[in-house]
Order: sequence, then C-alpha cells, then structure tokens
Amino acid sequence: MFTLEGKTFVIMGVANKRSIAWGIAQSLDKAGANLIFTYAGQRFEKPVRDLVETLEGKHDLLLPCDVTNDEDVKACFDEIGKRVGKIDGLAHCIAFAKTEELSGNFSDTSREGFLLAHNISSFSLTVVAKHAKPLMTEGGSIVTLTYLGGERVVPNYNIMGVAKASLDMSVRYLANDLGQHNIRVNAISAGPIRTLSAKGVSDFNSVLKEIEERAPLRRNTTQEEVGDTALFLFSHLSRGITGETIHCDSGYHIL
Ligand code: NDP
Ligand code: N5H
Repeated sequence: MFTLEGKTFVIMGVANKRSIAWGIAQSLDKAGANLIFTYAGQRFEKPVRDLVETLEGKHDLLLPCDVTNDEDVKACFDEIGKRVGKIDGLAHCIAFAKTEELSGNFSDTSREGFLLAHNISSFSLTVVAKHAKPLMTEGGSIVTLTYLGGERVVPNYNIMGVAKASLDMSVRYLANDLGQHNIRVNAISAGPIRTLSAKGVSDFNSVLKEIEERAPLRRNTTQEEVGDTALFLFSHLSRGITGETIHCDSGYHIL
C-alpha cells in the first residue's frame, strides 16, 4: 500500500457518514493524508466535526465554504493558505438542484432552477480551482464527482444532467489550463449510492435493482469503491492522467 503521509487534501461536501465525500475522506485518512474539511454553513460544523473525530488521523481544520459566495470561497482558501501553506489536492463533492426539478418534465425547468443547479453543481468547481491553484505549489490533483446522467438521458435527473455535462466539460478545460502547473483535474462518475442527496428520489430502489441485475459486476457501487478511486487519482500512481472521467459504477456505463 502506498502512503500519502505528508500530503494535505481539502475535502468539500461531507454532509453525513453516507456522503461520498466521507468515503473519500476515509480512504485518504487510511493512507495517512492530512485532511481539511469544508462544509456549506455554520450549522453543519458540529456533525462534520463529530464524524472527523472518528478518523484515525487528527484533522483539526474545518472551515465553512458556501460555494455560491465568492468571498466565502476566497476566505476559506486564504485561511487554508495561512494555516497549512501548501495543499496537494482537493475533492469537490458538491451538487444541488431544487427537488421539484428532479422529476416531471425537463421543459418545465425554471430559469432560476437552471441557474441554481449550474451555480452550485458546476461553476463551483471552477471558482474553487481558481482559489486552490495558488496553494498547489508542488502540483496537485483536483477530483470532482459526476454521474452518467450528464452523458445520456436518465429519467428524472433532468437539470442535474445538464449541470453535470457542464461540470464534465469544465474538468477538461480546467485540466488544460492547470496542467502547465502540474495540477491534474479529473472526475469520478459514480454509480448510484444512497446518500442524503439521493433521499427523496421516489424510485431509487428500482434504480439500484436495475444495476444489480444488469451492470457487468452485478452489484451496486459502494462509498469505499469511490473513495479508493479518488485515492488513486490523488496518488502518484495516476500522475499521467488528467481531464479524464473514470466510471466507478460496476461497469454500468458500457451498456
Ligand atoms: P450528499 O448529500 O452527502 O452531499 C452533497 C453535498 O453538497 C453536501 O455536503 C452539501 O453540503 C453540499 N452542498 C450543497 N450546496 C452547497 C453549497 N452551496 N456550498 C457548499 N456545499 C454545498 O450527497 P452525495 O455524496 O451523493 O453527493 C456528492 C456528489 O456526488 C455530488 O456531486 C453528486 O452529484 C455526486 N454523485 C452522487 C451519486 C449518488 O448516487 N449519490 C452518483 C453520482 C454522483 P451541506 O450538507 O453542508 O449543505
Ligand atoms: C436519476 C437519478 C434520480 C433522480 C435525480 C436525483 C438527483 C440528485 C442530485 C441532486 C444534487 C440532489 C439534490 O439537490 C437534493 C436536494 O434538492 C434536496 N436535498 C437536500 O437539500 C439535502 C439536505 C442536501 C444535503 O443535499 C444537497 N445536495 O445539498 C440519479 C440517481 C440515480 C443518482 C444520484 C443521486 C446522482 C447525484 O448526482 O447525486
């Protein structure tokens, strides 16, 4: 097993222990990395802090960062710079769309809902990369999370599919832009996982069942599998890979 000892990573988007960001945090923690966590608003600090205390390593730095607010993002990375100086990577595990726009007719998507989904789920990667870049003085790796619904039409994913397509292309433009600084930018396209975001999706059980029946590996994706894929993308082992989307979805995307 390789080690990430002495390396520092920022994890954005832990809501609770089911979050994919938490799977990533656990994999990086096991590899000996130093972790910094960001959460959306002050009221989320306590639950995230309680979770972080269960990790093997001691990770003290938790900061608020609402990605819709430029000043918040700048202040967050300024503080990280002051506290640790250099970072080696960042996991962007953030998305949001209005519940009412995640079912029904896509043509009913509102202007406000369209812009909100793109602001939080897509533009946030670019603004975060801009502020993380000066801290990646020895190169770095940025990893975001995407879903198949950004490549092809998946029932009810609706506005999130369009936002993920924008996110996927942002990964490629950012990879091209930041590659000269030895900063790599990649996405993991995860299979469906029951997280807080997935809560309220009415037919989630049937989505999971379809994967069990049809995906090449005949099983659903786990938080740990995505965590270990991120670990690879954050490690020296993936040093030649940028602008890529790795599907960690039991192979479902080939069907
Ligand atoms: P979670 O609900 O656990 O995580 C979503 C996170 O987005 C939360 O931590 C939430 O923060 C954060 N967030 C929302 N709005 C903002 C904001 N304005 N500023 C900062 N953070 C914000 O769900 P997942 O782990 O499932 O989602 C993580 C990523 O994985 C998303 O990009 C999602 O699209 C993607 N993904 C998920 C799949 C799944 O099946 N679950 C499949 C493929 C991709 P807070 O709680 O503090 O509001
Ligand atoms: C095809 C599907 C099922 C239908 C679509 C689901 C889309 C989910 C993604 C978005 C991000 C979920 C979302 O924004 C939920 C919010 O409206 C309400 N929830 C919240 O506000 C909670 C409290 C917070 C923590 O959530 C966020 N996001 O801040 C897709 C599924 C098969 C796979 C999937 C679930 C993909 C994905 O992108 O997450």
